Amino acid sequence: MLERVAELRKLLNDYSYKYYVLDRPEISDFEYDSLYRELVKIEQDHPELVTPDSPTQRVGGQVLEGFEKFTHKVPLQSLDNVFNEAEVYQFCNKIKESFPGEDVEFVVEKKIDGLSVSLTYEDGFLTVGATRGDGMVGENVTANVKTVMSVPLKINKPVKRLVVRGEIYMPKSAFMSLNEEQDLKGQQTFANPRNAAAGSLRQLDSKIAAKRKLDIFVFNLQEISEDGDDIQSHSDALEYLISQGFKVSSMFRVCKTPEQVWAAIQEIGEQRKSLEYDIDGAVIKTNNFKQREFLGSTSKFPRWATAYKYPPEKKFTRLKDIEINVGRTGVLTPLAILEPVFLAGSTISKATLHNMDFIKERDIKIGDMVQLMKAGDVIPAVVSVDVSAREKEKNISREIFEMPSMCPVCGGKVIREKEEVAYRCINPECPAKSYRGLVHFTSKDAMNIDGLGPQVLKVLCDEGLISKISDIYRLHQHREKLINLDRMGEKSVDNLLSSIEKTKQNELYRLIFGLGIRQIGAAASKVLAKHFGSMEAVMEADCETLENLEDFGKITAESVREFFTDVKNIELINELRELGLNMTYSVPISASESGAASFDGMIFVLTGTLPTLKRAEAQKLIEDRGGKCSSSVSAKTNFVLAGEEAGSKLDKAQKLGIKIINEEEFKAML
Ligand code: 0OX
Repeated sequence: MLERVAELRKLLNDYSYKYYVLDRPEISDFEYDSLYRELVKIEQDHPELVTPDSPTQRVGGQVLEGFEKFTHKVPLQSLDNVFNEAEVYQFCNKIKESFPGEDVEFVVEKKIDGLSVSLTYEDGFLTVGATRGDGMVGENVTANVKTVMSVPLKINKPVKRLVVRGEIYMPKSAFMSLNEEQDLKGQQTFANPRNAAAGSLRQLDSKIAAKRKLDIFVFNLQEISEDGDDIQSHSDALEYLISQGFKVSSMFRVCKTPEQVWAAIQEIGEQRKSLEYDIDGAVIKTNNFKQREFLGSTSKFPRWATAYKYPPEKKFTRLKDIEINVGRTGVLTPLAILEPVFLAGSTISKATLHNMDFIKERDIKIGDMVQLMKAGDVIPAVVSVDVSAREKEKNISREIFEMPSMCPVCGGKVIREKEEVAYRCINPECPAKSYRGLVHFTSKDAMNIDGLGPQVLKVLCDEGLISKISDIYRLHQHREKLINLDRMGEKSVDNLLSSIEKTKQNELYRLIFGLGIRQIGAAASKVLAKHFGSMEAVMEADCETLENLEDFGKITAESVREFFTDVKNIELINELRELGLNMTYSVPISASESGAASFDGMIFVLTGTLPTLKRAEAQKLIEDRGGKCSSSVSAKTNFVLAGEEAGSKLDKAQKLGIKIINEEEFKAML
């Protein structure tokens, strides 16, 4: 029995490796499934025979409540960019000049457009899969990482500790079928494979992640406890990773000259479109580890590597119509309705035409062939028009577009102010304006209300449950009605109401930004909150004081004044105050300013339930003082803050002799 289990495990893992890593299937799905079922059956009858590298362990049983933070021992750095041939040569030559008389090699590889993760192997077994996060602290998403079939659960030649970095991505075909499926189920589709991969990796139920067909390319050796002496370069490391069973992108090139580097970049560029996954560039890395060490890093990026960004993909398609979008400030933006076209990872059927001047200057007409690009690689925009196509397509009519003189949403008057490019609906009651204003208010950078995205807002506006910002904080009065709405359900309504409630305590700048004052972005809102300390003081501020603030000018100052002299806005703020929203600035606790304890550089692990503090509160108290929270106990842990029902972490801390404290002791430390 024991032998058969080991044999099945080996067979199945070998077949998976051949199928998912080498892309050389050896048996049919049917044969694989029958072996898999045989293994499941034996393991069910003999749970003691289950090992962590059993293929049955890829999909976990329980649904998580949230992800724990994970501190990367070796940070996952990000890359600086270069954009053209000259900058590539400059980068290579600068590195060569740092080593006169020495050979310098570069490795050029694809830059996979996915999500960076670290994989930790202890004694050969995968123990943690974590997202990059900010490079220092990510999230422990082990259960989902295990569902990625090309991630080995056990490496071929076990070492005490091995940490590798890779990019998890969703192949284009998997992305297409996922979106089709989402569409059929009436669920939201993903904008591109990267978002789909991110959404999948953050599923709390690994059974869902398992269905998402994610894949990985491993490209970096982060840490190795032994055996590392023979690995002296990146190309050595990649060979080593291949030998350990990882999926490494086959197209890495070792180059000796900048010319070879540029040729490798172009070679990758030519393959880009036919690849089964998106790439967002090529990476150039100094090969030799000693040279890397000498070059070091700036405060942001390694000096020994950079990313080359390919020029954005552009495509022509037919402009079928032009619609008008009315924004938060009433600006009318022409929106191109297009013959759908696949561009840089997603199908585009709408794109911005910027403004009326843009259309006129380029002489764009409905019926024209227009060229598209993704601005900032996300928002599609029309960039040019193929006027010559008109000659060849005499049978297709062209139509000149005119800006309407009445708002297409409310019928209100549209004006174009002197010296302004924009046309504006001047009806203050225009529902399009209030809807956009609500979308802005609830958005991530403003009040960040979970579960109240544009779609839900649309439904709530259409149902008459919300028409202005303050209505959001009265939604709890309509709980029953909300529950009866299509696709809402009791649980999601309660979640929504509680996330709304939580945002009442948001920092003041979020509220200021959320109000949507013209010219006032998130940064300016922070300046206002910090300088004036309260909403009242901001409302009373005069133009002169405002103008003298950091990065403020006359126009910005006047815009703030104008906003706060409007009776409607004053009423809104009074309502929000009565509804209990935070209207004051709280100074972030930092050890230096407040005289509070400094936990600078200290690592805490929280475990069990604390008598009064919630986990997130304790974490904030630690992080505010410069400390870090980790999800696992190791020799580097300074304190384990333990509450009731603390489990294995407490045992491990005891074994390692790490100081264990309770909430009372923790508070005393504060
Ligand atoms: C990728 C990719 C990302 C290692 C040190 C600095 C950046 N997305 O494919 N990052 C890196 O390199 C890291 N390489 C890659 N291939």
